[in-house]
Amino acid sequence: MASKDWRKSVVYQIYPKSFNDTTGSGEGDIRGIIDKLDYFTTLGVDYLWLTPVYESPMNDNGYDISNYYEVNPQFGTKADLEELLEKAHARGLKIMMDIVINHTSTEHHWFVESRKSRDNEYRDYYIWKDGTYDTPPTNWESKFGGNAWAYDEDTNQYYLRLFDITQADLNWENEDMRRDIYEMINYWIDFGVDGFRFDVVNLISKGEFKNSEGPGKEFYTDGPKVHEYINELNRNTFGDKDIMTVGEMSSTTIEHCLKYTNPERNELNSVFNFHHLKVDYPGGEKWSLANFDFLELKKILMEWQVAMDEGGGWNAIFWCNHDQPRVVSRFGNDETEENRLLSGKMLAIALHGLKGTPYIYQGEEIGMTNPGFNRIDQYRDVESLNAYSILREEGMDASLILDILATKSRDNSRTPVQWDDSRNAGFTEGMPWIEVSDKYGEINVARALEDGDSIFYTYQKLIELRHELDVLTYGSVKPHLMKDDDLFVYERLYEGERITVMANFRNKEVPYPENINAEGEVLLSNYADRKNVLRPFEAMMIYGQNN
Ligand code: TEU
Repeated sequence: MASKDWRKSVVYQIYPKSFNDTTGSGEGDIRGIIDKLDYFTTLGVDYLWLTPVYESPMNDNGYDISNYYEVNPQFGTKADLEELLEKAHARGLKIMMDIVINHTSTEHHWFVESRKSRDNEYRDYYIWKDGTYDTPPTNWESKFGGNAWAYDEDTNQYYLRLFDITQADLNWENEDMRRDIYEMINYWIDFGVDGFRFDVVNLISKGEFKNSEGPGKEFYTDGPKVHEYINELNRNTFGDKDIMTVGEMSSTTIEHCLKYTNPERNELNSVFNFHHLKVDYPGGEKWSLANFDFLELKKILMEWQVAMDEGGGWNAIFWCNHDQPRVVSRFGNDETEENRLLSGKMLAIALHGLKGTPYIYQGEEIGMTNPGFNRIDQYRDVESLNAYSILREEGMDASLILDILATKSRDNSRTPVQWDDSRNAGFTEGMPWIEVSDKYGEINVARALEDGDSIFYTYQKLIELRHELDVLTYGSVKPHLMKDDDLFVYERLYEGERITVMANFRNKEVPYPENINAEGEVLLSNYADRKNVLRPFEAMMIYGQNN
């Protein structure tokens, strides 16, 4: 039997630390995922993407890998991972691993060696440059704040670290390093995994090391040899295998993403980009309070949809991940239970009609909200804690910073999955590593499963439709009403079939749009009936003919 077209797949993202704890440690683990496999079968997803579970000091929750070949004991053992794969496969579920190859932890043995002396055999696995004691090699900024170079006293040089000071950037110019990376990826292929998500993989090729007018992104984003390296990675590892790949692309362009995903170029299957999730960063500034710009959101989403479709590329489509606040609190409305349910379903319908591979982040399918933290000691994320101290130093009022973090912090999505209304939302018997949202009595999986009208069943239905309807997978994308302040409307067209998606993003009634072909069968909606207006957050997906 030919394997199903990967393009019809839906992926569920698991952040293991916050998923399900079976030991009472307060942190989730692999056995906790095994225990919930039936839940994924009920939801209907195809792939589970696990964020990094390798050995790591966990300064960036696993994106700082100290050993690519070992499982972090906090998550369990290799045997647990093997069992997860076996049991997932037995249910027809596939497993996608997260691979971080732009940097490693400074505790990785390559770096431990590398920093010993300038002539160490691993020296060149990382990017070391001269500076002076108080002047780093360039003025580039780390994505987590501060200068991007860390000074190392012992060898009197700086190493590049685009993220945390304990995440040293690998030197992709070094062939031995690349060979070791490919060997590691092949190890996981042999282990039996079915896919990879490559962390910030468009940053691996650094160009010139020069000062910048800005934070320095232009020197390493989609850098000069990035396509060459990714093609080489493909040919040496997953290229000829049934492995689904997605690259996380930081501040990228459509032009590059067409190249990354054009099947003829043998690079990757699909890409994440984040432009549509910066529509509440006024002037590009994340650490500020702002409503989202709806017209900009539509414009960016649709530009990418149309261009990637026409150019033969492939998007990953998503609202949420472990770095983003909860979408229902962000682009929806969580002020009342009714609005949360309506807007949660609306956002699901609006996204899952698009072309690409849909991703669901744990808890999104039950409409989990931002937890509303209001004290700095509730935060755990390195980026959030850095931002707090930098903004304080710059003189910003502490209460304003806390308000900003409450809408922007990555910890908004990292609070434990709310399984039921028992203590700690059923996540742990111990002390959770980060507070459980106090909304768990109302918002939890057990309740969502019991209520046939919950957000969960909207996601379940959308996944089913994705599997059934070719038009959702292959159909071209036709945007409508791009200047409309309230409605998000588009069609998908494929061989005589049509899907029309209409979504009202506002908490008010708006007139039913004119000149939109909405004939046909309503496949799914968040209201029980249809009216001649679109009610608050009303959304529907309609199936008809394309004529
Ligand atoms: O994130 C990549 C990235 O660019 C982040 O800086 C993102 O823009 C930021 O988190 C938004 O505030 C990936 C991982 O998803 C993230 O968790 C890691 O911290 C990062 O890479 C470093 O590995």
